[in-house]
Amino acid sequence: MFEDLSQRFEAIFHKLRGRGKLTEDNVAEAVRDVKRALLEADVNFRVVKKFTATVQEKALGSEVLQSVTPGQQFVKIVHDELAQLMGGNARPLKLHTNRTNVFVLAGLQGSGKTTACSKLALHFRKQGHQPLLVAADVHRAAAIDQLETLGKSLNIPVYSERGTGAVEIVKNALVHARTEGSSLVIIDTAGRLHIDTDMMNELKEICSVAKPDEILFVADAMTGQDAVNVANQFYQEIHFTGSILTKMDGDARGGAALSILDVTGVPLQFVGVGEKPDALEVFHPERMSSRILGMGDIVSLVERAQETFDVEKSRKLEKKIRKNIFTLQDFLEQLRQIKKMGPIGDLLAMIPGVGQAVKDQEIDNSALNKIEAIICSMTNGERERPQIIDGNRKRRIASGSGTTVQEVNKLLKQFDSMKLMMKRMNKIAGKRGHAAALRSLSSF
Ligand SMILES: Nc1nc2c(ncn2[C@@H]2O[C@H](COP(=O)(O)OP(=O)(O)O)[C@@H](O)[C@H]2O)c(=O)[nH]1
Ligand SMILES: [Mg+2]
Repeated sequence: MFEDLSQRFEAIFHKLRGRGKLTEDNVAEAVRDVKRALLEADVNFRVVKKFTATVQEKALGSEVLQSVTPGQQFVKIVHDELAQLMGGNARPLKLHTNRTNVFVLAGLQGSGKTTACSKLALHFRKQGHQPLLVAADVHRAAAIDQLETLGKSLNIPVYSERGTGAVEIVKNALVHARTEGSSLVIIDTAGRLHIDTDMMNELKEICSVAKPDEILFVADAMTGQDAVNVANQFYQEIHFTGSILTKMDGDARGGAALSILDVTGVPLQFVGVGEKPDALEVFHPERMSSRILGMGDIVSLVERAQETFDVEKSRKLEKKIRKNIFTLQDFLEQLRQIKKMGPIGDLLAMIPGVGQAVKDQEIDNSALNKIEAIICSMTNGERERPQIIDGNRKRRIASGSGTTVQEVNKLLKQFDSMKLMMKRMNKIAGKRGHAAALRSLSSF
């Protein structure tokens, strides 16, 4: 699902990651790339236009956090907008517990309605409901057989009649549901290859009789842009309340998913990801957005950084860096800030691109722990003025921290070169350099 789009975004973010700062130029370039990626993924061009305009505006107006790179900030903006585009905080369907729920499924022929009916029945039965499937597609005899077969294989009751009109069947089915104590009635309806008036009229009649809690529009993701047009027409006729996008397991580029909501204003509730009855996923805009952007979860990373990064402390630190009086004690505090953000493996996995690389690898905090232990074994004087640490002191620190003299040496050397780098940055870049120095510190 959305693999192509994921790859495109990955490349865009990779480009930005190397930049020190978001500028009008590199934002404009990234936004252009985003636009291209979305269009190629089959997202409706009006939707793309609106989307990229918002992203651009937010990227240029945003306060870039000191603790995260601007590239990540951009990713977060794209992520939030993408989630918004796909339904924002739309909640998954909830059923009433005190009465029978009624769903009507509608859509073109072959879109996956009948399959989706059985998937939904299975999905809600797992949550303790007693579903009843209703075969109201009377225009093809095989349609009734299909639903009956599916019902039988899942052990879910199917209401059907042969030789009766669809509306009549629905009326009878509702009575049947009441006597059987079904808690969820799922009505399968007839589709056509193209929208026609007869189909719409029958559908409208079914809806007026069934008074459904949800009218779910079923769209085939493989039809791309067309799915959006069809959705729009259906919406004007029957005002469906949610949609199901099927065949997302195929090589559909998925743009339809990103557009249906925007065009109709109706949330996407479920995604079909296979022919089997359990191949149904509840659609979460937020999570889908993370998945598309190929980021474990950059949003929580930024949020966690926001939570734990002490602004006051970082301001003091910046002053020290500027005056070049940054000590091992400051370094230790910085290290602890980073550690507070969570296990280092988690952090890495949240960074786009890194996620895949470290997925199955064990990454622990031992490197950070070692550095912390070494600094903790130093006296305050040593932390302030590491140049006094001679051979004797090194041996003491090593044994105190359970490390070796080599490891103490390595840390001192790294610290030296870090200070040297900060000094250079101070000289070269003036104010801009401090932010860069802070960042390089975080990646030490
Ligand atoms: N790969 C895949 N195939 C699906 C999915 N949903 C439905 N199908 C297939 O699409 C075809 C049409 O489905 P059907 O439910 O009969 O569509 P209907 O005419 O709208 O009732 C069938 O061959 C289904 O097995 C899906 O999510 N993934
Ligand atoms: Mg069907």
